[in-house]
Amino acid sequence: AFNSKKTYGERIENFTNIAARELLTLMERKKTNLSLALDVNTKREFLEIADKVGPYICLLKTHIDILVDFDQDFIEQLKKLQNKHDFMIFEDRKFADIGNTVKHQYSKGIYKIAEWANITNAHPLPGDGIVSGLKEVGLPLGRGLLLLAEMSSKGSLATGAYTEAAVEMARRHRDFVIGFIAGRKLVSNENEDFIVMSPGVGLDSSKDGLGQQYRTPRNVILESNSDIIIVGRGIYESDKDVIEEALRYKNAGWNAYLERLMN
Ligand code: S5P
Repeated sequence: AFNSKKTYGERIENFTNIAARELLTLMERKKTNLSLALDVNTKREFLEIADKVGPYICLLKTHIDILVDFDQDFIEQLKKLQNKHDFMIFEDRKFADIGNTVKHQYSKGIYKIAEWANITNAHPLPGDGIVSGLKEVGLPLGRGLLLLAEMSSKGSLATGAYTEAAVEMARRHRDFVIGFIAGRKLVSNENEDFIVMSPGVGLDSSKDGLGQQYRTPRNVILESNSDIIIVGRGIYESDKDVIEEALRYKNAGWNAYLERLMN
């Protein structure tokens, strides 16, 4: 069967990458394809929400550089929550420089992303060197990379031939590139598999004031055959309880997946 018709568990064998295998295993175990994009600015807010929503997500997506009070203690606390709630960590760093530079940005500086993020992402814009540079650091640590093949924002230039080239680049680095940030499944070949994660998911609004465009979990998972919904403000900025909102997205995402398997 095509990979969109296979369960997350059945797809584990399609990957050699440790992070990809661990993620699919975790999704099957926790029955969730929800990733929380926790874009808040203080340690306290971040850790409080992550502790509440942790049980319902497979992946916690960070923008580590937006924390105003980042310190090493934050990483310790984050790792504790990761163990407590059994989720993986995706630093949404969107690397976009030459191989040598991204190698330093990934492993050094104050954030030392490679030490704690299971998954990170990169723009394919600079060419294969960006993947090779990140791979030198990440692969020995069991990390995985996503390429930004499409973006959810209005007017995105990542379309058509650019998106195709991103897929080709991923194919040349199957050991390290585990999938894409995209709005839909990009490869429909049962012999190759990539994990697709889609941002721009919301149940209550269709856009923000800065170009973001939202689609529903059902649209993304069932109609576009994506694998993971990335939800930010829909969960943590709601007037309702964050746990209630997380559950609402978790159920919407998982039900759309079950429906896809049955269709
Ligand atoms: O194309 C993209 C790629 C990403 S990774 N569009 C996005 O919105 N993102 C990220 O997803 C973005 O940086 C943010 O962290 C999250 C969407 O957040 P929301 O609050 O709009 O759900």
